[in-house]
Amino acid sequence: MRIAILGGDGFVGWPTSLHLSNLGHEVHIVDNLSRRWIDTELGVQSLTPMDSIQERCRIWKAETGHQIQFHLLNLATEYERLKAWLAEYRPDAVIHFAEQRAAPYSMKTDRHKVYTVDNNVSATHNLLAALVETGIDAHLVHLGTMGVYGYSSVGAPIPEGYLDVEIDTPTGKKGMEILYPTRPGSVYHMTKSLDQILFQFYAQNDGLRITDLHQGIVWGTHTEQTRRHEQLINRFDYDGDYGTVLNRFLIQAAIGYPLTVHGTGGQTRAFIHIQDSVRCIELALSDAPASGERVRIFNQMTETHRVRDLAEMIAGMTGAKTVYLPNPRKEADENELIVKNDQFLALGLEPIRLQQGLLSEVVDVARKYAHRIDRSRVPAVSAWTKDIAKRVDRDPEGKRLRQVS
Ligand code: USQ
Repeated sequence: MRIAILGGDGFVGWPTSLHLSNLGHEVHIVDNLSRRWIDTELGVQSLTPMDSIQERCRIWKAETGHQIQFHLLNLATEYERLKAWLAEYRPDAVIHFAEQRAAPYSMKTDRHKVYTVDNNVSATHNLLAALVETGIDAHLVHLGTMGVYGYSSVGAPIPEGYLDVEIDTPTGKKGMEILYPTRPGSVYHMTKSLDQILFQFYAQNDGLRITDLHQGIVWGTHTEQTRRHEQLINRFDYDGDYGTVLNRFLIQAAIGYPLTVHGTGGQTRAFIHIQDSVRCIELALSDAPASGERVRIFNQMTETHRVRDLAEMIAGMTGAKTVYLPNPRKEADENELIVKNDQFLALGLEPIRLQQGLLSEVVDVARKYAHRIDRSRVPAVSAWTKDIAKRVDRDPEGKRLRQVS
């Protein structure tokens, strides 16, 4: 297949590009390199040293003989160029990762809120409109988030995207299937909730073939393909904005920094290893919906864990200390989470579970590159409201936190 990977330079996009190229697909990365610009804005860098995207593609070709082409394009602001690109390359499938993906970044200031909404919603809508206009019948696979469901305990398993409900009508009860009600916990998660409505409309109105993957928190850094050469290494975020909880705990353990549990640590979240994440994209591609079908939604996660249990496990494994910090986010202190993921299991996913070997691998990567870590960028300083900001002004080592605006 000819596959366009929008956002192919990012944390999930890059290993997906390698995985699909390795399977023999013709891969085109389309990216505006915004994630690299955000590193510059925030004054942080990936724990792992990353080469330019062009250099990464050159090494991949030298290593495997497979070519990945890179195209510099901003989906959200260059609509006419996007249309021309699609008309020229006519992909069989489009994988859409090209969105600002950090909740804390999206909540930093009003400017970051506006950027996240403008970028994410325009990127998605431009893509949908351009597919219709060019008449390209590509399967669109979008990386969404488990966070669209929200994290209040409902006491029942979260289904894969849709909910069967019964409504009262003058002639009696009527059954209906609706999109599971969204309850986003950040501006970032809100943009992925808006994406769902855009997909629903374009599938119904124009017959676009769309799969939306509701992914949990990704952990780990290497995949089979990124391990092949030092310069194919994946990015690894550890800072308070882009670092995600399990990877953060692992690097904190590696550098002797206390594990930063927000609030009581009673938050339960869904997780998936990066290797499974790329495998799920492959599986989703193999099972495209037909035109006229409703949007296909998969829950892309393999297990759930409570934040404080993860901290306890990593402390037990490494001897790290744990600190319970005032929570910078507005979220439930404690929640239960049961999630259905039957569709990927039926397609053949064999989940990689949290296991000592893979956890230790991340700690080893962090130790290897520990000299690249700026400890002052570890605390999460982005507060969800101005009131919360007043309560979270110290880091675990007692220093006053600096807000970046
Ligand atoms: N947390 C801590 N300590 C930390 C960092 C986070 O206790 O040092 C807590 C947070 O308060 C939150 C939970 O861990 O309760 C998860 O936070 P996170 O930063 O790991 O994940 P999140 O902000 O939800 O976002 C990440 C990705 C996002 C993806 C989402 C999947 O950045 O792109 O969509 O995970 S999900 O969480 O299932 O919505």
